[in-house]
Amino acid sequence: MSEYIAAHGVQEALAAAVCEVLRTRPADPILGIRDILLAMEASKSSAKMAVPPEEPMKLPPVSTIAPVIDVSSWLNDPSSVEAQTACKALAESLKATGIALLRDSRVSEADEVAFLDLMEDYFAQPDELKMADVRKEFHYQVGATPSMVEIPICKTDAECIERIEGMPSEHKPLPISGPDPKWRFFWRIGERPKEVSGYEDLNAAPVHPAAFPRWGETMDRWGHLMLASVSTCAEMAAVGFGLPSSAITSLMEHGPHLLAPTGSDLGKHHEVNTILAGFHNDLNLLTIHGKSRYPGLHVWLRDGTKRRVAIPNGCLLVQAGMQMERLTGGQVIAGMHEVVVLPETVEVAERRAAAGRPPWRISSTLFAHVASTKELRPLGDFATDEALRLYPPMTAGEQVLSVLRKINLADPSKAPPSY
Ligand SMILES: O=C(O)CCC(=O)C(=O)O
Ligand SMILES: [Fe+2]
Repeated sequence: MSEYIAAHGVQEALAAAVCEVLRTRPADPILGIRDILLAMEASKSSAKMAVPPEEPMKLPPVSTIAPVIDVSSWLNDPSSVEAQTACKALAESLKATGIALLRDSRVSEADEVAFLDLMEDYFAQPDELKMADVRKEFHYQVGATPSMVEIPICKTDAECIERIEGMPSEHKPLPISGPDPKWRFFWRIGERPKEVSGYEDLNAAPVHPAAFPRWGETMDRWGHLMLASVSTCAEMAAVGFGLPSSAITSLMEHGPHLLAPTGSDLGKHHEVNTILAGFHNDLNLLTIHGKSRYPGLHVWLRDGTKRRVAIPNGCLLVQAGMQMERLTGGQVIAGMHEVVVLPETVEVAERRAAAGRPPWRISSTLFAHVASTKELRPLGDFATDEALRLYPPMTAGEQVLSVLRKINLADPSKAPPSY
């Protein structure tokens, strides 16, 4: 900040920040001004810096570009000016960056701690025990996915490969060599559909790991908090887009929402620059993350710049997925991201191991989905001829299965002829 002020003078820096804050964050002006000044400093220094890809920690954090949206005004009184302004700021953030940072006082840190501890203990079990929880026949969409199964979409997708080739070197992801070393556990949050849908594979019965009698309670508690937060985000985004507040959440009812922690064994994968999850975007509607104990997640903004994720305390990170891109006809782009081992990731692993905890990096991730039988088509004013050409309507179930086939989770040989 001092660098910016030195270059431009206090008055110019403050005037620019105040204008921006009054436009986007009238509810929280002081924090807003701080964020804007930090963002100005970050964009100035990142323009000067040629960051080699092997030094990712020099990237500015994502909190310098996305405003923090407090959902309390919406929860207290959706019709208030404050709430409506927050909705607009949220929608703008999603359109401009594919990302939103939320502050939601309903989300409790103690519940996240219980969830992260449980998942560390789960993933630290011998592989043979975890293999009992794998449901390959359901495309791994419940239970565990072993390490080295999921292949990042950008390993094979021609469009994505071309996109990477066109990136300046300081924003390129680490080159994907093969499947991801991360494990994963999928735990469904919310009711499964009762009617026969044709998408039973995507809505299968849950898997309870044998050694954890209180599994469901801990997972449900954290999962429902995250789902509530991401549903509020979907309502506010809809309003900010000029749509009815339920335009997106009505599609989410009975959706296969998945609490989806990844687990990466830092005891094994501790070399800096190891890819834990290669460059990809998510196939669902919105992905919400609590704060992981370990750094390593990088996200790309719509303009192609790379940021490291440092979630401010008490906040949640939301990134748009492919279903949101379809519903908005590309006005919101499904955000790209990767997870890599950074020097700081190794330091955390060493500290956790010294404290007697399993050195596994857990992500606190929930994938919110559109229900499998619902149609994905550009909503409201997003439904231009061009958008409909680029995003032809299809059910969410078809869309999910088609991506699962590309990332080695569903068997491509069982695809219907049109895919
Ligand atoms: O591990 C993380 O932090 C995120 C992993 C991820 O991108 C995913 O699960 O799709
Ligand atoms: Fe992801």
